[in-house]
Amino acid sequence: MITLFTFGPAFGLPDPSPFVTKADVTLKMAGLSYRTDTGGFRKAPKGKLPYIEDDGELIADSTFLRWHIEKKYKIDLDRGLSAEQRAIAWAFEKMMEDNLYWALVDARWMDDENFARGPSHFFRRLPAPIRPVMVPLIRRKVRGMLHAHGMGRHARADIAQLGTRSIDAIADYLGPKPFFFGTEPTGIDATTFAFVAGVLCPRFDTPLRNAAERHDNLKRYVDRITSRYYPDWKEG
Ligand SMILES: N[C@@H](CCC(=O)N[C@@H](CS)C(=O)NCC(=O)O)C(=O)O
Repeated sequence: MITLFTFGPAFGLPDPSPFVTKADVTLKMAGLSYRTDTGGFRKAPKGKLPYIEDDGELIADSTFLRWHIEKKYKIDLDRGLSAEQRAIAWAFEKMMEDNLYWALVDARWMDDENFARGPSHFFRRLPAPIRPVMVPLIRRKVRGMLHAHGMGRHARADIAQLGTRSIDAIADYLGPKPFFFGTEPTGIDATTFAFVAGVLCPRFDTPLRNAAERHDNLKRYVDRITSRYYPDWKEG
């Protein structure tokens, strides 16, 4: 049995991390049975979630875990796609993961109101006396990660502009299609769903959300994938 290590549902999303949501949908798409465990962060091989344990083997990172299951269980989540479509999928995926992600982190973690509505809740279980010390420390660490990536060096408005460009590109490529490449979901839909749902999350008031809300096809896309992979999902 595969175990997927997650943060657990939050903010009305399957997981606050788009990478964990991507991994979750990837496993659902693959039709594999698995369980989730929210207690694995401390033992994460790369210090991040998601990772899986499969027959005693640990595989960290949403891309490597996809490749692992495709190889081990002989599944091709891009079945039927041309080499050109696979290349497009890879480019969009990495645009979301390595660029849009950091605009999302900035919006959730660096804006005081969004931080209070969202990430601050992660620390509710910390003992009250150390919370005022730990929370700013962790937030400073995230600021450092944003700076190291480069996104954090831009002005707020410029970050919003970069994120909006990615959201518009996703919406324009999706167009009227039900899924990224047509009538059936493929691997890239796990990533696209995770990021678009994260961006549209009503808990946060962000320029990225405003950008995504201008595209009806993105809202319908999230609803379509939610009802397919999370049929019992209830907002909350
Ligand atoms: N490349 C990784 C990225 C995973 C990632 O960034 N996970 C974040 C949550 S969104 C995390 O666990 N961060 C914890 C930390 O950096 O301390 C993947 O695709 O799985």
